[in-house]
Amino acid sequence: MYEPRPEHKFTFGLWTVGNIGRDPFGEAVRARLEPDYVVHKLAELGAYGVNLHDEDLIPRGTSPTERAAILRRFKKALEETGLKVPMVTANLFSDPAFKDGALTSPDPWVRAYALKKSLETMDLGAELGAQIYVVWPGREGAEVEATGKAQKAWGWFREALNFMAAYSEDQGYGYRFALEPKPNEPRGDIYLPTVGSMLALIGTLERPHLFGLNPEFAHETMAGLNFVHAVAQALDAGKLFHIDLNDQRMSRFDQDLRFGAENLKASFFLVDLLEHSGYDGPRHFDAHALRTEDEVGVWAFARGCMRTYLILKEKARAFREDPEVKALLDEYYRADPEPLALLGPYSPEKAQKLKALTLPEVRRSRGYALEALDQLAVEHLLGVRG
Ligand code: GCO
Ligand code: MN
Ligand code: MN
Repeated sequence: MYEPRPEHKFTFGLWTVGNIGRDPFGEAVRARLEPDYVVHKLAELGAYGVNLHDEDLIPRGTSPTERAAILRRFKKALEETGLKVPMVTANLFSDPAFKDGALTSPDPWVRAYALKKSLETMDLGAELGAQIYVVWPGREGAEVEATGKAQKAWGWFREALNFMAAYSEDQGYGYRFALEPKPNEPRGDIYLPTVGSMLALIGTLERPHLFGLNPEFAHETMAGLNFVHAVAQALDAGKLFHIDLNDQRMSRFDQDLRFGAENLKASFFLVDLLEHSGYDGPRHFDAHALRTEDEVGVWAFARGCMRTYLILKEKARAFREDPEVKALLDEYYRADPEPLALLGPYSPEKAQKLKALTLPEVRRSRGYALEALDQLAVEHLLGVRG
């Protein structure tokens, strides 16, 4: 019943299941997995697609002949399995050149190189059929304010995004650009730290319709923000282009935990929101197995992400169909026609009537029954209802 299938649109990055378990204190604990091997394993597990950074597939310094050979092998694996590559992204964080930013480096050589790398990644993605281009400005930030860069960075970032969108149009690639906010790590502070700040930036771009969000569970959670609300706002703006699912404890380093490993209730309401929102893009897991794991643990991790999603989806369906939940929600949203007639678009008559309004005292003393409603959610999650 909870078996992942391609129609569920689950995707993983080559860098996620391929994560070799390095951390700031310890070296790699797992061997690198070949991209074509990852494709076969993900297909076996029932995933829909695999996403990649340019360098996950084509390491820096690869010769054109080698590049062609790698691509041939990778495409063959995609053909054999039917796995898709819905999203690509440029690695703008590993190269030492990017230590003070890539698209917002103070050095125009570095900015130009970061842009060149982005255009080449768009070319690569187009060859693989990708339609979504993620921009994660992980190095676009600072530890030092003395440079005054915080005032200039927006302009450079905007310039680069405008250039990339124009290039995509010029080439007929048809990309939709998904911007991924994160508050910190690897920089002390990253510019554009939240879904809200990315949404505000999009309105200042030349082709705002081509830009949306790639929000990540861990990123809003690190900052102590509510990820469900962030996704709801992106949906409201018509800007949920992609999503990075994982888990995270608040105020910690970037943990990239298996989906549902930590915040089950928030994950439940996230799946509830996504599944009822009409979002039909990939459900991408940007997470990795714990450093304690060998390769067996990696595939257990990947399968776990997808199964938890499907279990929560089923629980969300049962919760929404529970007659007690429905009755509580009917009452919660009950709307008397009298005040409703005073709301909505402005008119001078409505303004007059509003000023004459007296709030019935019962509106102050009413209860909203949220304790009962929340307990029903908990009981569904604990498996004693539905
Ligand atoms: C992180 C980010 C990255 C990006 C990826 C795609 O915290 O490291 O989430 O994993 O999602 O680079 O742009
Ligand atoms: Mn992340
Ligand atoms: Mn991410």
